[in-house]
Amino acid sequence: MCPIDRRQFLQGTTASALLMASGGSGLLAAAAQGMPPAEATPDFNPDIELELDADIDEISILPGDTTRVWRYSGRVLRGRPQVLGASDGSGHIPIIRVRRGQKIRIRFSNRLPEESIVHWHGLHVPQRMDGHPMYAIAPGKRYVYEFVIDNRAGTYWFHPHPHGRTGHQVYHGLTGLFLVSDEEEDAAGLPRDELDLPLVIQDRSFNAGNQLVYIAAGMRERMMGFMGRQVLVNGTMDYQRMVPRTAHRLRLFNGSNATLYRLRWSDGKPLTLIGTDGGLLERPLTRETLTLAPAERADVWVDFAAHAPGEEIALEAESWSPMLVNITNMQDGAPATRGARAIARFRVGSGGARQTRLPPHLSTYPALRIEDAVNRGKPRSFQMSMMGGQALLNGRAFTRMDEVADNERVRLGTTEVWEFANDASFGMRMAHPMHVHNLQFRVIGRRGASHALSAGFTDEGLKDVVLVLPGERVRVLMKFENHTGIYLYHCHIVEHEDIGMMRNYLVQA
Ligand SMILES: [Cu+2]
Repeated sequence: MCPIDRRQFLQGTTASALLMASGGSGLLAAAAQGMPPAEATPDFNPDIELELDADIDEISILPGDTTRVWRYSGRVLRGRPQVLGASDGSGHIPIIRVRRGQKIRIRFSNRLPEESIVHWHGLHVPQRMDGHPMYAIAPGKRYVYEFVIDNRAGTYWFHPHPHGRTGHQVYHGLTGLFLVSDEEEDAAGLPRDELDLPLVIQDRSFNAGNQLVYIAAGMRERMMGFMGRQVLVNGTMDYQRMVPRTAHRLRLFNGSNATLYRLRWSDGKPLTLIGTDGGLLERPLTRETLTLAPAERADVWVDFAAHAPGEEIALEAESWSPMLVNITNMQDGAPATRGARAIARFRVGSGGARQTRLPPHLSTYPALRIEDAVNRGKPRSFQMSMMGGQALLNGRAFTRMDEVADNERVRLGTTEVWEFANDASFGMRMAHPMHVHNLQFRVIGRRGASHALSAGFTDEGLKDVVLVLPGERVRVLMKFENHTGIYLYHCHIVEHEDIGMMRNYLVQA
């Protein structure tokens, strides 16, 4: 597929401006007229203001030589310094911590040698703030984001979204967490501060000089999705942490490009799931294993008070390819036991156990009722396919920045059922984690396939990514609220997204 050049981009945005002239956003018109939003709006009075740069850096990941990475870093211009932190481990994954209802301004600077733009994954924001590739900015340019944080408490994240280059940029290190808290979460009484641990799971391959190795050029590799030879947690090869003998909240996030993980505790105890992509569940659930597809998050409660001082307990992972092959034994690292490998080890401290209680009630979901769906009996259907070097949705690739098919227009304020169909009777049979921008949906049904990974699915709660196995059809329920404009839906195997398995949908007034 041809990359989209600047001329096509400008043609596209002009067409968008015409398309949306009747009641739509005038922002595209601004883009078409060559006015990137590089300046802050004077009457937007933010609670939090940050500078965020995408830049090239050298960090220490493996023993010996440093590794050249692309990374986000930033500074707090307004707000508490704690708004911007970093993961433990290598410390190169930034974490933005905000409250629901706050107004935030982020001055993004592109210091990379190529175009980029930031997408706030899972956040409900106006079109111009969503990081659509039509807004990608050139090296040296700036893009100012301003929005109100309108999401419930949860583990969201951010990453680049320039068309055709997302895989490359994410892989080289451009990922950050965006954690939202709110009063409902406060009331749940969950572990916080140093007992609230984000764990970013990513796989990477390194050459003999400790440099990252990614896809050379081959289309076949993009079709397969890139899987690294080593699994990192928070940017480190051998993640270990001393933990006090009390309850912890682990925010597990699959930040890999293509690999699916099946997670379990080394001592065989079940995982206690308390949240998914869009925040806390209503009540805790237990699972023997958890399946996390790329971009999915799972909040897990664990009580280390149940362990003796000095005991070690590990989070173990099996790595699965999108073709549903277990690749754990093809990856490097300590020997796998029972098919899984320890990716994060917790050494329980020597102090006395601190009593804590797993809250029986965690949150209340926003109302989203199947009875309200305008297409309840006839879902909007999206067929995934992989053939001829392209990854397609309903036979279409992402070829123009503003293209919207008839089946991709929805009405503001309506509730709909969408069905992601992975029938794959021809072409390559692969699992696809489908992501919808601008909203959180509910998973309301699956049929057609079952696999060892199915038992660990995290379909509960509010979701923005759902894994669809080959042969499977998954139905989701969603409401288009507050914002009109063009948003994306796509496979979150980022190589698939880059080769076309991404489309626009248009929310019309
Ligand atoms: Cu895919």
